[in-house]
Amino acid sequence: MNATAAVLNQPMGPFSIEAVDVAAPQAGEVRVAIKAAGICHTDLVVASGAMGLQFPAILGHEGAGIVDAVGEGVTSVKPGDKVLLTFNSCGACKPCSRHEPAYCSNFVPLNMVAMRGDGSTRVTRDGQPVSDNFFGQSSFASLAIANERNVLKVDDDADLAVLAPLGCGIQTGAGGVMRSLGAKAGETLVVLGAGAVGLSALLGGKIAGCTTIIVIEPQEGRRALALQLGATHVLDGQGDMASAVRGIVPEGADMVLDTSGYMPVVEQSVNMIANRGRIGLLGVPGSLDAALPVPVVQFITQGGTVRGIIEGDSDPAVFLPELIAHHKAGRLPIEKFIRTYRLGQINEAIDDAHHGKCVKAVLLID
Ligand code: CXF
Ligand code: ZN
Repeated sequence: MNATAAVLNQPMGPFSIEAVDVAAPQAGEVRVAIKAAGICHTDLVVASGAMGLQFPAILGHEGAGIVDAVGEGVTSVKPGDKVLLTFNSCGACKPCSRHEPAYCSNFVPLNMVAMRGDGSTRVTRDGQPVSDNFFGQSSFASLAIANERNVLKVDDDADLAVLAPLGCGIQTGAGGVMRSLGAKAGETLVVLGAGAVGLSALLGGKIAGCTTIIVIEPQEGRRALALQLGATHVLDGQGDMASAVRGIVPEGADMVLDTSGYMPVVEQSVNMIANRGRIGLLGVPGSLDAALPVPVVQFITQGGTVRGIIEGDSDPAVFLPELIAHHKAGRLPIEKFIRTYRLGQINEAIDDAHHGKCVKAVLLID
């Protein structure tokens, strides 16, 4: 079926709006008429070609839309249903059977390479294959092929332009605090970075009842936004941040969540935590060699924990409905940091994100 997609023809783009053909869904697959798709930093990392993306390709992994057709065996959604798309998982490995699909043994092939195991694509342009299946969706397009496991039916009145980014960025930040770090009422939290993931982490901390939430962020506008969303303190990331944190919470913080991947500040996190403090790492540093030096004796004495986090430990079938309920109740006002663009403005949206002119860009598609 004919569709319009933002096709990436070479590393770094630009994305070009082109006519493509999207095949019928096969067994277990769901074809979705995409109405909105958030842009996540990972789209841009993969667009650089650094992960071996085969061009031409369609990216996008925060899609939301209306089911257009379902393949054989699909029972949980039907044509006409509104759905959110999220990351893919195999459903058969040990982590999946423990309801930890973010740590699926097949996470990388199923999400990061825009290629199915058998090398097939469901999208063509002038009869030639276009790489799709990025995060089991490739949703920078008016039609995308997802899988029953990575679509979630939502209410008919759901605002897809607001909810689309729940599928990656928002669940990563909120889940990083609520699930991965297990935030409890009365605890203290430091969030490094106030992009969409960091602000979602701050909102997750508020939902969990954290009493002190310190956000460290160099951009003034984002610090102001963090305060508006409920941060109790903001710091600009200059100088000795561990001392600044201890100036606010003298015993150190119960939790530090890094969403920035900016190592000069991440390295200070071991000096920010209190005894039994937990550090969560989910911001991907620019270099594969980035390392966190841990002063072992100090860390033993503190009983500290450091852990890596993907997708906020989300089990999307459970956590996305929870987040939607928080949004409905006004506890997750993510619309305050979403800016919408038309699909044809994708390059402008990316440029705006790079220049700090928007926090979370969401593309509207018709
Ligand atoms: C990614 C971040 C890098 C590791 C895989 C998951 N998250 C989504 O964008
Ligand atoms: Zn993402």
